[in-house]
Order: sequence, then C-alpha cells, then structure tokens
Amino acid sequence: MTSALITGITGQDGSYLTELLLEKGCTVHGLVRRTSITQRTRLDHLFHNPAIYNKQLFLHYADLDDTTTIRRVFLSALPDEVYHLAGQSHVGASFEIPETTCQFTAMGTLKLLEILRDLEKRPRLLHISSSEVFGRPDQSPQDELTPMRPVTPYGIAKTFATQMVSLYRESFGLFACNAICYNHESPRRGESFVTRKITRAVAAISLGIEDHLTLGSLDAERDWGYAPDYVEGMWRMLQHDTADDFVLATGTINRVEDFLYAAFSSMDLDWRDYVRQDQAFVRPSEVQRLVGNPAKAQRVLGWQARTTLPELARRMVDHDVKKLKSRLESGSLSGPPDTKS
Ligand code: GDR
Repeated sequence: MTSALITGITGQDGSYLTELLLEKGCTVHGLVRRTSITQRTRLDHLFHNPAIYNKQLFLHYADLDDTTTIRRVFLSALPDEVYHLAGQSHVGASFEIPETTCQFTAMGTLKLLEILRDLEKRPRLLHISSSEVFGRPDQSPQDELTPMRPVTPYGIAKTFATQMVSLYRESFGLFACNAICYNHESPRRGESFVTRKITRAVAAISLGIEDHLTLGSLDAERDWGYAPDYVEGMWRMLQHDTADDFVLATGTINRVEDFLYAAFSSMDLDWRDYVRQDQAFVRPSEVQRLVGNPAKAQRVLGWQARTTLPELARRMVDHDVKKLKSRLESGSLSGPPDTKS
C-alpha cells in the first residue's frame, strides 16, 4: 500500500488531495502546524470517520522549520510520496509579512529537500509551485520554459523553492517535481482570496445580510481553474516514470470582472450595483496578466482542466448560499468574515 505524506493537509488542496489518495487506497499522513486553534474544518468529515482516522489517515504536528520533528515523522511514516503544499499562500499578505513568507515558503522547502536528501529510501516529492514565479513575463501563455521574473515577495519565495527543487533533482538525483499551478479555486477556498471573497459576498447580498463588496484591482487577468482537477494533476506527476516540472492551468484567461459577472449573474444580480473599490486592497506591485499553457501536462500526463469559469463560480456561489442559509437557520451567524487582504 502506498504511503503518502502531505504538508499543508488542512488547506484547500490538501483536503482534496487527501480524499483522492484515500480513494486510491493510499495511507495518508498529514503534517499540521501546531497552533492554539487547529483549523481543520475542511477535513472534519474524515476525522470523524472512525474507519479512516488513525487507520488510513494520520496527523503529525510540526512547523515547516522544525526539521528535527519533521525528520522523525519521515522515519515513522516512511512515505513513498510527499506532496509539499504548505506555505504562506496569500500573495497580498506577502507584502505585509515577507519574512514569514520566505521562512516557510522558501526556506521551508529547502529544509524539506535536505531531509529527503539524507534519507536512505527517498520518497518522490511534489512541490506546489505557482504562476507567480513568472511575474511579468514576455511570453503569453507561459510554459515550463518561460523565464521566472517574480514581482512579489510570495513570487520570489516560490521561485527560490521551485529552482531548489529542480536543482536537487538534477544534482542529487531526487525524484522531485514542480507543479506550476495557476489559480485554482473551490468552495473550500480561503475567504480572503478574490473568488471566494466574491462568492461569499454574493451569497450574503442575495440573502439580504450585506449590501456591498469592496475589492482592489478589477483589471487583473488570471487563469482560474477548479482545485480538484489540479490535485489530480499533482498525483499524476508522481505516478509518471520520470520526474519533471509541469504547468497546470486551463489555458483560458479571464478578468476579475468576468468572475464578478459569472458569480453575481448566477443569482440574477448585476455586480455593478454592489461592488466598490478601495486602494487598501490594491497591492504595491501586481502581476497583471497570467495565463498558462498546459500542453505538456496534457501530452505527457493525459491531464486536462475540465471545469469552466461560469461552472466554477456557480458551484462556489451555490455552496456559499447553502452554508449561509444553514447558519442563519441555526442562529450561528456571528463575526465578520476574514477578508482583510
Ligand atoms: P493570486 O490570487 O494573488 O493570483 O494568488 P488572489 O485571489 O488573492 O488574487 C487574484 C487577483 O484578484 C485581485 N483582487 C483581489 N485579491 C484579493 N485577494 N482580495 C481583493 O479584495 C482583491 N481585489 C482584487 C488581486 O489583486 C489579484 O490580481 C493565488 C494564490 O492561491 C497563490 O497562492 C497561488 O500561487 C496563485 O494564485 C497562483
């Protein structure tokens, strides 16, 4: 039975990947940050399943800079596959906390690579890289050969991590792959990312709880896909016979305005009546236009993003409307959402 270890298991991608790996019959070990409040609602359905928790799914507590503990986890879990998804993932927040971003996203990855390098039986490694590494590229769409020119602390940290992963593959023979992922969303997306911030607001506005939504730049153009499609791409990368880097993207570009249109119109609302703009949400330096070329993933791995933007927006809005309605009915609606960034 394959044993897999996931860093960042409680995040959006970690939770979908856990479900996928369990379905495939793998044993899953998750690395979780030790904090006073353990945020693991995305995996609650699995933790409360006695047939799975502590039988096929195990949690281990360690921060990404705690190499001694992580090494100990590796020696007890003996994973065949490692999916490294953890890190500070908010691009806007990386301007506020650049040191933390580099400590976890850049150095955390290097520390993990160093642990793998020393292991007698080295597992295969998947590192989640990002389209942010391309920054303001000369080439559109971007592919695996596009030069990296990051323009945000997050993008710079991811570039360091991505290049280290390639270097350890080439220099030390590690089976290590970069999944260069473009934006991928879902009902499990954190509420401070633009898509979920929008769909949560559409739900609140349609139920009469809120009357507007405040955003930053509406001009930015992104390649938005559906997260479960992307974790399948990551899994395929580790099943392939050679380690390599792959762009995971839809190949379709949309503006923030297009997502607004799709989300609001799914509830028969006109976004122009509700959206305000505030400089506080505009980043000091911004990637304006990113779209990926997924041809290599399609050709080599047979992978393709299957979900369109209107479908994605509708799925997220439906989820948020249902969730908000049930909170209203149970009287548990309290406190503002986490949409500061
Ligand atoms: P991004 O995603 O920075 O592309 O990184 P995000 O959803 O944060 O922003 C997308 C675009 O929307 C604009 N925007 C706003 N963004 C946020 N968060 N909040 C706002 O109010 C707002 N208004 C406008 C942004 O300026 C940006 O142009 C995501 C993350 O998941 C990364 O971890 C990942 O690596 C990349 O996608 C690929």
